[in-house]
Amino acid sequence: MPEQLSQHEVYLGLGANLANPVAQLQHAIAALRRLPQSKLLAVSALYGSKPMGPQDQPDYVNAVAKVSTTLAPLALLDALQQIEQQQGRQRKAERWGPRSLDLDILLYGHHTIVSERLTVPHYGLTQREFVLYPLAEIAPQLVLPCGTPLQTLLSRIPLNGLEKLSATVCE
Ligand code: A4P
Ligand code: MG
Repeated sequence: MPEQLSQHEVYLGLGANLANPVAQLQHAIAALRRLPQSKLLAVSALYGSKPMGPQDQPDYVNAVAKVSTTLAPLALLDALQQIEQQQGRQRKAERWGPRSLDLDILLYGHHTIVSERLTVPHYGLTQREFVLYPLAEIAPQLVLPCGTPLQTLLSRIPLNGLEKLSATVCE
């Protein structure tokens, strides 16, 4: 695990498809501005996306945020899960089922982390249009810890109905 007090650039994936998803993401972004030991550096537009997984659920709203933090990875995960709980997240048994708010750690600097509670880079990062396109909006030149440029991944992943929404991230 990386050292606790050094500064790390972290990319977070935000997703919601229940209980007014646009407002969920706007509130989550406001909460990210208040994260301890951290500074919110950038936020993508909000994107509408088709559900990955079970299709009998509403479309999602997704976004990606960039944060600079001295929080250690598990402390960051705890803080993100607290935000999910505050916004009414209920964990259900169904895989990839609907949710009021999901916050994923996509990248934590260039670190690779494999532990019981945390896998970074996030396992779905390279295959999900609703992660890759918002990420490219705020970090077009990004290169993943494995050495693959983000642009190479993007060229392989179709939009699959992904669309930028006119709603802004401001509350
Ligand atoms: N965990 C491990 N690694 C991480 C990480 N990098 N970031 C652990 C965050 N958490 C991580 O997560 C389950 C456990 O994963 C956590 O307790 C943490 O210790 P969860 O949020 O409770 O469950 P989940 O999100 O339902 O599971 P999973 O498999 O991570 O689902 P995904 O991959 O997040 O997918 N369709 C669209 N269009 N847009 C979406 O955003 N999201 C999902 C959920 C399904 N379909 C979607 C979308
Ligand atoms: Mg999650």
